[in-house]
Amino acid sequence: MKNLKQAVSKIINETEIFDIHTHLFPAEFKKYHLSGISEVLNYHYLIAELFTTTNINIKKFYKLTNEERSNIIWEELFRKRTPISEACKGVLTILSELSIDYMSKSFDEIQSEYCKLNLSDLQIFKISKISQVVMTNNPFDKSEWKLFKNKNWDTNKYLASLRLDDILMNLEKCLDICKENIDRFDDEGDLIIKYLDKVYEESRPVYTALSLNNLQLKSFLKNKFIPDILKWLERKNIPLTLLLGVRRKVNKDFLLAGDGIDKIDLYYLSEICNQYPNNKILCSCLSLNDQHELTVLARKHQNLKIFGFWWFMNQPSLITLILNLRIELLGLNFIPQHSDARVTDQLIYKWIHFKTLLSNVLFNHYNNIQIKNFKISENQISDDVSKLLYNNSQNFLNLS
Ligand code: RAT
Ligand code: ZN
Repeated sequence: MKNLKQAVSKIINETEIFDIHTHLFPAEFKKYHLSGISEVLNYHYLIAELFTTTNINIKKFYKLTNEERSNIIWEELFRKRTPISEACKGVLTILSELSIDYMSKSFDEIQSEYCKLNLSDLQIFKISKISQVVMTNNPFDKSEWKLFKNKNWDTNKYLASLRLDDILMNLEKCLDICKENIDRFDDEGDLIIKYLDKVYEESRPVYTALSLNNLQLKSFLKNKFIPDILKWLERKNIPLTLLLGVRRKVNKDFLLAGDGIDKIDLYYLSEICNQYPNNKILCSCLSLNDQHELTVLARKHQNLKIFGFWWFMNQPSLITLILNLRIELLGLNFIPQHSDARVTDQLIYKWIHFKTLLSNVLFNHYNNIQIKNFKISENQISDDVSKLLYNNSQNFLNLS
């Protein structure tokens, strides 16, 4: 092939994406749907950067309106300082992709130009070549769950996933909610499963997810509800998604911006895969320390699939390193990325940044096999990229 580099990049940019983990909600669900430049600047990644870069009073900051906060973030991180972090660069990518000239402008000026574009969520999906996103849906949050009471939104574009962290963190609250919904049950385990059946029918989730710290991972198999939940997942034929290695509230004053990394032991993940061979497990780890072992485990368990570069792992230097490692150990048998977007507009930068890295990494691998006389065709590259950005997820979630 004449220009392999260009061909790889073109194919990556033209391939449809299935975004397997986001915190997005459809535009019709107004109370929870986030969009626009003010929300982009209010991202908790940028808030943490603001708090640790300046001496701003945290309590006072959180009392401000979103617009006032965005103003401060823009002034402090983008005008007084060079916006060089990954989270800051993300904002610059969005603005430059949308042809908004931001140099020497105030937040208000940028905001008014941005609003004129009047971008809808589906337009952003189109710009970013996203065909479907998976939401994060908490069946124990009554207000958020109202999403499924009135499905006036595109259920083919926004797929549901059940987030069950509350069962581990706030069991009493969960049991109360289950009891409000279920009249007849034998015991607490039966109650939870009957409630899961109910919310499954309402939302048709493509997986169930939990984020765990080390203690929760260690005690996971001993939790009295887990065997029934795993059996339920097996019956429904949907994976359990494990987001491993978060330590919540490292600094509780920072609120959502205050979570950090825990040291975890992936032996327990391997045990889950061994003890429940009929359950499919999707996994992403938060710390760089765990990536090598996680990748090796994905070679040892047929029921384990790695996905994405989660949160603190989503940094270009780490992505390049670990993406290479994953390809070296797994070929193309993993799901390379998810956006974790909370604001629809973030899809633009999260995917542009990732696709640039993927393109360089794949080019090097194709180049390497070409030197060994392997003839790679554009069709084959296209198939490979489709696997990575779309089909591997679809297949693992049983959607195709
Ligand atoms: O990446 C994030 O935005 C985090 O705040 C978390 O929401 C994390 O992605 C999670 O799903 O727990
Ligand atoms: Zn997330």
